[in-house]
Amino acid sequence: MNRVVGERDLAETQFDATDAEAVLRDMVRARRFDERAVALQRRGWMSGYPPFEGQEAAQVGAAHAMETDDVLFPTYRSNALQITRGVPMSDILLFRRGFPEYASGHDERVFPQAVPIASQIPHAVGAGMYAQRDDADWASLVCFGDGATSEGDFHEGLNFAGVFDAQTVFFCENNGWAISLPDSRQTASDSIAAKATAYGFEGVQVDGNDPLAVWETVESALASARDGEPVLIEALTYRRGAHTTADDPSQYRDATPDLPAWRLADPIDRFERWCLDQGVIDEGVRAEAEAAAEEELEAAVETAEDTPRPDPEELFDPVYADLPPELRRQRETARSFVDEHDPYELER
Ligand SMILES: Cc1ncc(C[n+]2csc(CCOP(=O)(O)OP(=O)(O)O)c2C)c(N)n1
Ligand SMILES: [Mg+2]
Repeated sequence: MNRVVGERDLAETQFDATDAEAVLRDMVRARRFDERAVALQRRGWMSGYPPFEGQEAAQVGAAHAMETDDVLFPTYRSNALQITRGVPMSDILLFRRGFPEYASGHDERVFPQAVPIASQIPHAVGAGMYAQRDDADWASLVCFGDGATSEGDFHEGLNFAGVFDAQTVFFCENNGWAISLPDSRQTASDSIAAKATAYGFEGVQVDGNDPLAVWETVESALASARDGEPVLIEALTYRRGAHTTADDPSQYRDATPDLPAWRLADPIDRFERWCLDQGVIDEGVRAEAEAAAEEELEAAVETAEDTPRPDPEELFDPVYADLPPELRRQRETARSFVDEHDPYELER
């Protein structure tokens, strides 16, 4: 098992100043998206939202490592990865606002976000097995959290990947928590990365708050996967905020958890400081990136608001060909409610 990659000088990496600045700007852009999404949810503009604050380096680094043809299997918390990959911000807002057709990024080869924990892992392995059988030059990258590694789907997925040489990278963002359960209680293994050994392939731990280390690690894992050698990556990071907008972490965690400073550090502050030290950026780049993100967000919110809301009755369409009696009753109730009220009235 490889170890966490520590901080180095830019010259010791495979990257140049342009790469580093692009990563910093994307991290700032992602943070602004996250902050706005939380604010929109608080206003009742959209339903519950799972913030990724603290995980920007892991997700932006991974997005930069992916080639155009690689396929992404995200979770509810992978929004930074998706927008960095090119999914429009407005699509994510629309999906969160209840438009199912915005769940996937067809153009960006992004599958819908999985909410049932670990269920996306066998799907990604299926795609990776397909790529292997088709001799394709792409890999699937599947995101999941530390909590997902206790699910059967995780173990079944990794087992199939090892046996069938699936062209798949398993990208675990270990953010220290599965809702209220700390990662110290999640497993008795030395690490999550160590679990790969049991399935016959490589496991790598990386400093998930160092975006260039993540980029490098994911890029090399994707190259192995395209050659039929899956890799499990454990990106060590930290969930700085709540599990979702419905959660209050002060109920279950201390203000200062017992973790190393590099893991708790704000990845954007840390990387900005490093970029300044390395002479990669001038002061002011962050403020400029924030202003650009604000402008992009304004347009994304406008696009979402200008998209006509679906008829609430559509909720009943996709599940049954013939609705069971109880659901038929509910549909009639919904219809008479909509006839009498504007269902979206409260938003205005
Ligand atoms: C199969 C299943 N069981 C339980 C849940 C409830 N649940 C939602 S998030 C979560 C914790 C997941 O933690 P982790 O995998 O570490 O991901 P994170 O939320 O930290 O990104 C649980 C148990 C669920 N969504 N799906
Ligand atoms: Mg977690």
